[in-house]
Amino acid sequence: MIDKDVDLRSDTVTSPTAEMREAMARAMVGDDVYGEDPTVKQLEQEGAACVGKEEALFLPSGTMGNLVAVLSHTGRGDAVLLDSESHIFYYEAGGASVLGGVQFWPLEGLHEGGGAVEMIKKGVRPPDQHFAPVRLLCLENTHNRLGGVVMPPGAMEEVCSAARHLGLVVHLDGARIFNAAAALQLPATDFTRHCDSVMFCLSKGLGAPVGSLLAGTTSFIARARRNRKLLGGGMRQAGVLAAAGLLALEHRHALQEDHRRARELAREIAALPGLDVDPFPPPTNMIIVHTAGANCSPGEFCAFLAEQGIKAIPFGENRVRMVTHRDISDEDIGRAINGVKAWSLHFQSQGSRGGDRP
Ligand code: TLP
Repeated sequence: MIDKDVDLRSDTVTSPTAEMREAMARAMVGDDVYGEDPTVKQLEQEGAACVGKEEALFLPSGTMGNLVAVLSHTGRGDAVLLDSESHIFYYEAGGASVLGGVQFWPLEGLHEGGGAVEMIKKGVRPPDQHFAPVRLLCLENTHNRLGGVVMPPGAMEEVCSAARHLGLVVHLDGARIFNAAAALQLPATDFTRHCDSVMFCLSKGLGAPVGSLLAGTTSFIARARRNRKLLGGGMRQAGVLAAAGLLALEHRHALQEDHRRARELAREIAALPGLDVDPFPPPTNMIIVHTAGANCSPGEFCAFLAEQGIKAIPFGENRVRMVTHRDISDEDIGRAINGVKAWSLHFQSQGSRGGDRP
């Protein structure tokens, strides 16, 4: 029998568990646009409670959740401050600019090094006819492109209170907020209480096939519900999806296992010549492998691993990302370690050829 690939490209690749599939089949449903789906309502209530907000809204994706949040906090012509490496700015197709007419104002290094408050103060320029008024600050925790790093609650509080002082509202892209909570062994509410809204994903490490929740005050969620409809995201008998989401929420307490596996794999990779892992140890479930020292492109590295049945993803210049998740077992980590070691042996035997490359 051929083993299934060990898929470390993302924590989005999980398949629904047998328990989820059963719950989906049994789910009580109704038309959620009429507010009549009891399973969606239950998920929204439980989800809001998990992040300490009044209400929550079920959406098909994290991208739509962030977009709805930005549309619901801003008007056309407003500016939004956010990290230049944030998912909303980097990966979401400029949705809020295209559909909401907002100007993104990216701040370089917002999530690094503690200079965030100063950056935000500079970003909010004085009222002037030349400037788009800044209304919103978006944060991301854990931070994807930085390698799953956690912004601790103290830093969030400092940044959020500075933003509030300047008249901004704060949205948190908390796609992986429960990874942050698991890493520091704190309740998620410690991270979310200073933010006006938070989006989190059920379909990443938590393992649901589809879905995200956007949470905030009752009046914010009323605006968000309308914007979700505007975008075509009002779903009908969505209880079949929410049923899996409810089970996914329970899994938030088990994420430390993914983090332990990420550390284990990272330790082995970092010990190999030519490869670096940064941040090290990985703070949550993401491992960023730097291949520059090996004179091997991320694409070549991933192609070699793919031949060993290990899937990883090129992640920018000289970087490869590997992500642990619900469908990755200890045995899979062992296979990934063997795959990387095989690459190392191969690389060493090809060392002189590698050195010849431009
Ligand atoms: N991230 C995906 C890719 O889009 C890069 C991944 O594989 O990591 N916020 C953050 C921080 C995310 O990492 C993602 C997905 C989203 C939002 C969007 O969620 P979806 O994929 O549900 O639209």
